Amino acid sequence: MTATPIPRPVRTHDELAVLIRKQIGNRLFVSVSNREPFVHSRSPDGTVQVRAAVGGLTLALNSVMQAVGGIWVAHGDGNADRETADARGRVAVPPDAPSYELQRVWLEQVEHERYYSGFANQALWPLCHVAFTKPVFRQDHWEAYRGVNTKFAEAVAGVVGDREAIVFVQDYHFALLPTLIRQRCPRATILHFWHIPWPLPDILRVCPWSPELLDGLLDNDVLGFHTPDYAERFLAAASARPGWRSAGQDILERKDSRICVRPFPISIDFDGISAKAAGTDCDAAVDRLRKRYGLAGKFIVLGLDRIDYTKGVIERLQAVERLLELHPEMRGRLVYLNAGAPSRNEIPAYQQLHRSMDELETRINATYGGSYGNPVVSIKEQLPESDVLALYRLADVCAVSSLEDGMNLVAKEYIAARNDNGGRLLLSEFTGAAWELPGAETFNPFAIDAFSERLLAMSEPDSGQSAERMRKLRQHVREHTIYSWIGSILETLQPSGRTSG
Ligand code: GDG
Repeated sequence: MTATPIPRPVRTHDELAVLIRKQIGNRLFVSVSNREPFVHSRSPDGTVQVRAAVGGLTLALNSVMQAVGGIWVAHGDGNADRETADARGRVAVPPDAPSYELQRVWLEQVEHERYYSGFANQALWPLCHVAFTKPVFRQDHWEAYRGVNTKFAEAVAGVVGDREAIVFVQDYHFALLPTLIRQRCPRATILHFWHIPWPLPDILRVCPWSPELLDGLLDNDVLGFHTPDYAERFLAAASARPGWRSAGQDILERKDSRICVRPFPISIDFDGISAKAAGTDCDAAVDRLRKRYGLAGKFIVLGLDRIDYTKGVIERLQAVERLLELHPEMRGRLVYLNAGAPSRNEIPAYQQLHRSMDELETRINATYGGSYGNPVVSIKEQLPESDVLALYRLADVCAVSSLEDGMNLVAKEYIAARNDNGGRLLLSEFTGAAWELPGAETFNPFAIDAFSERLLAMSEPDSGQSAERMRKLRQHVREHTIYSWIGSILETLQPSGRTSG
């Protein structure tokens, strides 16, 4: 145990490092996720390149791994991953200063399609989000999901064996993994975070394998969700499984097993994002984007997400169309920046979404465009981080219109990027962020007319209320970071490796 006092809550990278030393000690720390933190690929010129995955979660987990020197188990999907790993599939990372190992798991293409695009993203994803997209339940997808979970369990067992270890599992790709690890690694403490909502009971029932999903997840020591609602829904469904009973607000017990199910709202690296948004790269991107899209003097509404039917991308376009229809004075004044990173393009529901977006966008621009330019500007590509931050700085309104969303990090990134206390966040009430962020301006994205009226109202300056609101939002996100998130999950561990539920 260290004598250094741990600040509560942990807020920064350095404070997390202190907590990690106390909570993990000498035990082996194993991270499990579908995506790997470093991907090797061969370029057309024949050289091998390594690319670090982007995103706050990978960054924060990477810093935990660097501090404890553990092993990260993930799917190796780079086309030079095999040749850069050893015979066991391991490679030391980060490449420039190796401090931990990446254990790659090899999946056949058909296996990956059925487990990832199939069960994870066509069954579990729509099942867990109220977006009225029907889940697809196929026996071959389910079997591949079970098979891949078993492969990952074997990979974890290969690195852990019967050692005392802490295994931290990410997401809905691995609902069956806890049981499979438990059977192979008797001294592992398993922590699992579910990054998407947990469905209401009547919806969960439509999944033919919901008992198996519940039983798999019940073998965790700690299971985290973004909000109390999701945790409570899980506890209600799980406490009905044979042998389990409630033993406190967030604890379930059965014979020798005990699980703690709690909300741990995820967040971002506030200081890092805020500093980058104030940097010269971002200044240059602001100027470039303003010129390229003719944004000077316009009222700019931003929608930025992975292109996904849960994010309310169609509803956002419909609200913009309604606004331009009912308020001619907004034509030529409003620019809606529709920035979306394509994802899951192999799935029919996503292909249909792209077609619907294109159709709507073409209609809006044909009807309401003019010599002053088009009202909808679409940027459908994975942008560099400096451009994402520049768009946040340029946007008068950031509209987060998710039909349901576990947390939504775009909302928090927008807040962190607004060092000027400017801009307004219009936040769907069906996001974890709406539950967490104090005083945020929330709305119902299903109500298109009211949505467009909210946008209209936000086009008028106010007398300082929005800057004051933004200041408070910034205060909250500054205090509750991605490091606090990991810290609070690790704080459930007792020094022995048992959890402190
Ligand atoms: C899941 C849950 C939960 C978007 N476009 C670009 C780009 N992005 C980045 C954003 C943000 C991230 O993608 C999206 O994060 P979200 O949280 O909004 O959404 P999901 O991907 O659905 O994540 C969600 C999250 O897990 C964490 O637990 O909050 O509820 O659904 O960071 O900035 N990044 C770049 N270019 C783009 O064009 N570089």
